Amino acid sequence: MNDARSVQASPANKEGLTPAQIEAWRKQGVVLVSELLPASLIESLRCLAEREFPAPGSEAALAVRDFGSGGRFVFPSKHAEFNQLTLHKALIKAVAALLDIEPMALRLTQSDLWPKYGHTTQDARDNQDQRIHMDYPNHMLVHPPSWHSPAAVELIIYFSDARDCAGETGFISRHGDEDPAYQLPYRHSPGMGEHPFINDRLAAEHYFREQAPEVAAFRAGLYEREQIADFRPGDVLFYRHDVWHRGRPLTSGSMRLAQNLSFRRADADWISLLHPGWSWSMYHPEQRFERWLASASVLERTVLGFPAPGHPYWTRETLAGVTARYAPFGFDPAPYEQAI
Ligand SMILES: O=C(O)CCC(=O)C(=O)O
Ligand SMILES: [Fe+2]
Repeated sequence: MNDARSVQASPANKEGLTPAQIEAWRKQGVVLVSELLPASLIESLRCLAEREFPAPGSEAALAVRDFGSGGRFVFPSKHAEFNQLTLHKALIKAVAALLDIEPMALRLTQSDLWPKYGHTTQDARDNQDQRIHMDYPNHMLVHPPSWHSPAAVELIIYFSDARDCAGETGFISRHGDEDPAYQLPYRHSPGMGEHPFINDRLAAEHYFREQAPEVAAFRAGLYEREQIADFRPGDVLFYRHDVWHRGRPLTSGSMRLAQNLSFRRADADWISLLHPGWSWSMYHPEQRFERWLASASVLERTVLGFPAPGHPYWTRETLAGVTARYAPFGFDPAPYEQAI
């Protein structure tokens, strides 16, 4: 897109995020990164997702108006590629670097790959042309902590090309501690405090003009500052639950595929799991998730909340129990045994 507000990705390097990318996320709250994840994995997932979701322009696509895959493409998935990308080492390493913590101290709280369609009609619940918002109200039981002590990283992996479908995510970079857009508490948005949840931009801004003109004026200033993420397949937008952003309209008749993920610090248990999670997948007759868990790496397991080696949970007795449960699927107790 040839727009002054448009932001292109900068490439990661062999070690992962560059110091400049880490600094941009910490200061401004947003960074768009390319070349972090294997292109072949992105491409296979794009093909799988195209098969899973309604084709753009179809009758079924017309009914899709909101966020998410409706459980069709959430972690853990029947698609090994999806699980692999969700817990890809490069991704986990990058998130840990942003928060300046060890990868083992992260916990996954969301991984959902979903389609968005370019529609010609729109109503108040529609996510096509979203109001500017922050994501914390549905991820957090509380209000975000101080900017300089972030508890989580949110990210979007794009599988499509903005030149084909538009739908660039819009965001407002934070400019220092005095930035009027980022003074705590954050309450000038639908779904915060007494303001009802409205997804659509026109409907939301109409509500504020009628009910709270000072909030409408504040929000008009946010839209004026909006930058847009001109993504290519494989680009990753790292942002936060306390960053102003929104989904923007797609080209009519097109589809955008993107995956939203969130990782929190292990000690921030006031950040919730955003989808059915692991429990329901452990109610599955094929024991697919148990099989996956048995062969996962220690880091992958830990990021899901499985106790790390050395965790007080581990005793001879608990290790024997866990081994009894997972050994039939190939679980190796050695890393946990050594730390008892
Ligand atoms: O669609 C996008 O680019 C962003 C979506 C979003 O922010 C949301 O659904 O909360
Ligand atoms: Fe959002």
